[in-house]
Amino acid sequence: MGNRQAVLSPEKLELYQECSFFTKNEIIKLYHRFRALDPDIVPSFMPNDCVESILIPPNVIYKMSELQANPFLERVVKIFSKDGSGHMNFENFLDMFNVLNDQAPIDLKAIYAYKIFDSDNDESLKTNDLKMAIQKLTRNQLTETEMSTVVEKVLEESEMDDDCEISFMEFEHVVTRSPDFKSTFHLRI
Ligand SMILES: [Ca+2]
Ligand SMILES: [Ca+2]
Repeated sequence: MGNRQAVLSPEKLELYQECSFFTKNEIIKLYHRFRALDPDIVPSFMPNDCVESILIPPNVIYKMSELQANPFLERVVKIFSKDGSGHMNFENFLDMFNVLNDQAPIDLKAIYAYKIFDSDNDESLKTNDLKMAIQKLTRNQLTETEMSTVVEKVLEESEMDDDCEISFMEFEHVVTRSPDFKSTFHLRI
């Protein structure tokens, strides 16, 4: 590693490498990206006992160029933040990039995509969640009637047991067969 200054302890770096799809260099790069969000809050070297408590507020994360175009920006940040508030520590940040990374398997992406679409957090996708998702995807361009047609269509295509809600299994079945899913649910580092 030459004389480059460490940003994380060797144990943490090792651990993050084991628990993610990233190399140590990529993790260091992500740490620099995290620190750049607010160098006054994030130290140049992260002591082990501060990793969980040093938080970046959601409004700062929303401004990241990698995330800005994402219609589900707020949901994404909330889902990956530890307490659901949108405040992120470095581990949350790393997790977010890890799941959205190209190397992450599609079934892992599907788990998080389901949570992101489940806007009322009841672990089921019903009409209200689908409406919210479609509104975001279409940037509120649809009329009420068009919206209902799209919701019906989505249910029709995903539903297997006709209970008017999309279970995780039904969701996974659809998205893992969709050629667009993996490419739209990603974030480059
Ligand atoms: Ca729901
Ligand atoms: Ca169902």
